[in-house]
Amino acid sequence: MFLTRVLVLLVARLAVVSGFGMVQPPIAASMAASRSATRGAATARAPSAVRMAMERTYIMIKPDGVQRGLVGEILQRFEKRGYQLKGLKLYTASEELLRQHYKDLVEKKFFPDLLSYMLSGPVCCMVWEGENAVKMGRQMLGATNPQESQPGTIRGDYSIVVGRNICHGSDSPENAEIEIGLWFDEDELCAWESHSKDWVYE
Ligand code: DAT
Ligand code: MG
Repeated sequence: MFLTRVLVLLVARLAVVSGFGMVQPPIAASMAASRSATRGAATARAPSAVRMAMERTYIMIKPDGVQRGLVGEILQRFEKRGYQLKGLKLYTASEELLRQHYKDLVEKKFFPDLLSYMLSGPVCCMVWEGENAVKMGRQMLGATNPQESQPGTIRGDYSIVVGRNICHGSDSPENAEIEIGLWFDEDELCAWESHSKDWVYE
């Protein structure tokens, strides 16, 4: 009886040492390797040199957009596209700030009307970050004159005349940084990592 128990234990020990039931068969091992390679490929990033730089843009919903209840709609378009919100506030602009923001237009005939329109109520200031955010932001806004804006753009869907064209978007990465500095204090911007980054970018 004792000898039988010793024999059984020895056989069991041998099975463990030889790997029986423990080591994956070659096919299972190669399947696991291929699963892990696939996972690796799904999350692998292209070298940073071939990726476009992350960029910030300043998007502002003008007083007509705020009055007409379009804040949520416009926010949602940028959110759904995959851009990341870095700053957001409702703000009543001063004439001085608007003169700086529109410094290239102060001599234009339409500037007094632009000024009183922009002073007529709060604006919604936003900073959005992502690949090519300045150019894509302008595309999403549509042409300056809403009658030249494509349907599907914000201006093309919600406005008719240039003096009530709902939104502003920076026209270059350099101007975006200047405008962000004009409209936001540094501590009003949030540094945060979006959990969907790996699902927006490859
Ligand atoms: P955008 O807002 O597309 O960058 P812009 O910088 O040339 O266009 O002009 C700023 C704003 O000034 C624009 O959104 C509306 C107003 N504006 C521009 N051109 C105008 C015009 N010809 N008549 C009346 N308002 C005008
Ligand atoms: Mg402009």
